[in-house]
Amino acid sequence: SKRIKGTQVFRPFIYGTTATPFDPVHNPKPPGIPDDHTHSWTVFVKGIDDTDITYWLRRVQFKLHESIPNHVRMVEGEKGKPFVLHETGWGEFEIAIKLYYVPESSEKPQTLYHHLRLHPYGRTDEEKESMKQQNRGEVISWAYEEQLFNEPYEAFYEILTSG
Ligand code: SLL
Repeated sequence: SKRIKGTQVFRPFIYGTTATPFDPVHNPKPPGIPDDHTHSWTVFVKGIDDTDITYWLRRVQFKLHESIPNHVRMVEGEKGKPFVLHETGWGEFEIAIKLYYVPESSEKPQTLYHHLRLHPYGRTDEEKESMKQQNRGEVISWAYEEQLFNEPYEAFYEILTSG
């Protein structure tokens, strides 16, 4: 199979974390969660408006902090669903997000780094309190990214553009 010279294909996606403090009313702590855990949180990679991205992204490895049991997690793509992990904990850290592309792409895996945010920064106590009222104290840290496929192979170009 040949590469298509001079051609670049971009595919947008979103990745990041959403964290919510445990709270008896809005986010009760499930049984069995350790006492020192203060938040539930998720880390994800997904399409814009949840559009499918599994035609180019096959699996995602999330490398969490070593204090977390089984801290290296592989998530296989399911058509139309985000690549997502749900966790609980007490501290912030850097997450390594390794993207594995579909085999037709012949692309090597690539790693993104994302800081898990549990706490809102740079806000007054009043601002924090009003955020809590508005959205249960959710702290959203998302990034928009465009995946570049440079001079894709013909067969992969077909897959990328037939969606
Ligand atoms: C800190 N450098 O000290 C960071 C490390 C680690 C967070 C944060 C454990 C969760 C679990 C957890 O939240 N670790 O035991 O499942 O703030």
